[in-house]
Amino acid sequence: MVKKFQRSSLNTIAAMLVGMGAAGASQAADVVVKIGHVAPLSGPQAHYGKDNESGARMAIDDLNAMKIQLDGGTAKFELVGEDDAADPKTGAIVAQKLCDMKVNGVIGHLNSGTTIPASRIYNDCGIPMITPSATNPKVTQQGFDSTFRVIAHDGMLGVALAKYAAKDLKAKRVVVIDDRTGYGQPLADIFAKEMEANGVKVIERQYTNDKATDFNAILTAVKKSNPDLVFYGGMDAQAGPMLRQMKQLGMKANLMGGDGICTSELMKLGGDNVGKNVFCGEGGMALSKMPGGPAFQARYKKQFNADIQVYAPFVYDATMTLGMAMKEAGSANAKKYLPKLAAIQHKGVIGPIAFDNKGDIKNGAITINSYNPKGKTPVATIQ
Ligand code: ABU
Repeated sequence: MVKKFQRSSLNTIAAMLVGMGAAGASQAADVVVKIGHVAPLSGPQAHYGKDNESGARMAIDDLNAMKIQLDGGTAKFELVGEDDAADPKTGAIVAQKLCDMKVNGVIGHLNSGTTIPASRIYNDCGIPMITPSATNPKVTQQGFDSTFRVIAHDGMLGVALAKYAAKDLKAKRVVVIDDRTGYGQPLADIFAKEMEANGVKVIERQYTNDKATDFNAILTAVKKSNPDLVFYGGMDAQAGPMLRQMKQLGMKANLMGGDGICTSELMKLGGDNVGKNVFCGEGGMALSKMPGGPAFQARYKKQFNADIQVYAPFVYDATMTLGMAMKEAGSANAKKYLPKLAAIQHKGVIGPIAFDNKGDIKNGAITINSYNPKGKTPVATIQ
């Protein structure tokens, strides 16, 4: 009798446990949260895009490991990676595609020229976006509540670079070249204006584009002006060959640029003319001085067997920030989490992340780097 009673009781308990398990499973059903990520994954800027997407993937892994409870289930974050080829028209098409897919948030775009038109599309369809790298000041000056940026903009960067060029490098004869994009041209304008404010005349302006690789005609003209500093507003795909061709033409001038040239790839693209003659400014602290920088760098290297280009930690933090805003709201519904995102206080790899009333990161630092044979090395920090 005793044995029978025990078996029967055990059967009952087992049945109850199965029932509870089923109920538990339904409570913890996955809630899919789609995070769009947009960057150039093809063309001459594909290495930046790959770097950015890798940063986003690391954050998606970490967010999934946190088993965040949203909208009545466990969040399953999915990355929707898109290629805009750094082209504004493609960027707009991709933005509309992500709107049609009803993604829950977007990280990107990488370029200012794509981010500005895309941000209007996301705002119109109610999708919050955080750019980790588009630094044209206009990105956050359009009055969109849904647009955020986790990196210092070129209003700060261009001024800091000009001050460094005038006061530390004591540049006297400055030529400015830009790529006529939504990034390079305004950065060059800000830099040139600030140089003049510091009493240094810009003796020549020249223009190229973000597909060019032959700068011999421009540089031959520039060489006649005998500059001690060439400022380039654009990306490393142009700055690299420009540096090689400056050397071939026997030009001794330093080359300076913004975060667009501040990559590890510049060492390959510019060959042996990348050294202490090159200066670049980037938003944020140097990787080695970011609170989570060294650990992030080691993890990135192990996971992707590659060096960080420039923005991967910013992309990681932008993605985590979006996830944390959703967690605080308990929802991936943009209407519910947007107020939490606007008020977020997140301890990121790059440092504390909070946004001002335009959506720009508060207290964004700036680092000016030069290069040595091991890579990029900081020469000044402005906080
Ligand atoms: N911030 C430099 C590269 C991206 C962009 O602003 O176009």
